[in-house]
Amino acid sequence: MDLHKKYLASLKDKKNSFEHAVTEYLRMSGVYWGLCSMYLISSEDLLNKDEVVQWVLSCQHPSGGFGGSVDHDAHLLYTLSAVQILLIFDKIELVDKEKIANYVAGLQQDDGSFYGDEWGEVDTRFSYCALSCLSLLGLLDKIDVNKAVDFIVSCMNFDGGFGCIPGAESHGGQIFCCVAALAIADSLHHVRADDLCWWLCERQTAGGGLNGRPEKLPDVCYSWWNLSALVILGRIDWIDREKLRQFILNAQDETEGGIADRPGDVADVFHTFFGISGLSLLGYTEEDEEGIPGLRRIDPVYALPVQVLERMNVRVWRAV
Ligand code: GRG
Repeated sequence: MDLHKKYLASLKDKKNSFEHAVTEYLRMSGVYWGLCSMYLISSEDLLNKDEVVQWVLSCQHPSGGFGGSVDHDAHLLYTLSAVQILLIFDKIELVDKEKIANYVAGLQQDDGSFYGDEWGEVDTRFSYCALSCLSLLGLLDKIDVNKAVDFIVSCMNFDGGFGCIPGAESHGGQIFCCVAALAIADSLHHVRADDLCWWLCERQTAGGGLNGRPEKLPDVCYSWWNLSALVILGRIDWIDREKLRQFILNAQDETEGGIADRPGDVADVFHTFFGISGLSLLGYTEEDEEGIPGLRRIDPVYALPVQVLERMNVRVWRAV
């Protein structure tokens, strides 16, 4: 835990690195991954709250949407991350919620799908971002939820999984988006849970890690994408939890902290967040015998700490 804290703290000092420069376009999500990781290990004070909040506000456009960095175009992906950061810091009252919600609602199309931004790409990731964002703002009634559900259901495949658009291959990442969005819309009855969870548990590889689709390499991030869907659908025990835990732990950097996509690779903040979140979903939330505190709990639908949702009186997910 201390090493991960050290790793996450060190990210702030890498502003002149190559990695920092080439990830500028997704900085808003990067800050959410880092801050949420810190929160789960009870170290959110590693970030300067006022500084980060001011930076988030400076990424908002007159349209209400947020860009990935200052002067970057607004996009649903970064609008959700911005809302999540403000909620974790308990600073959502600093923004005009209606304005954000109008931006999100303006991206819904006649078939219920969502554009990610003004340029018109459609993807079930954006359906999730829209539903999650509006639900967290308490403004889900701004969109046609029934149509949003219809579009997501039209992306369901013969194997029970979901893809990014109708007819596209099932993928662990899109499955999280679709199952969590349906949970927010109270529409999980559309999911063929046994078929889908069978497909999901078949994603566990011999080394314990999960992959995102057949024949692909395991990756720590699917310990979030796939596992959250299994948790939402109440079937986490369909995989070997101990082997998955070991896979995530083996992907840790034992000297510098942080978690990589798989054992032996270089750690990054994306995999650190999804590794820690996966361990939290697996239930490593209790103090151990040496008195080391466990991880804080994360909600499988909103990908936010349970404590943050409880503070906001948002319904926290309980397995069906
Ligand atoms: C708030 C947690 C949260 C998410 C917001 C951005 C988003 C909504 C969801 C992304 C879902 C997604 C598609 C995740 C997959 C990311 C990933 C590792 C893609 C890699 O795809 P490939 O084809 O990798 O390169 P594989 O593993 O298939 O080889």
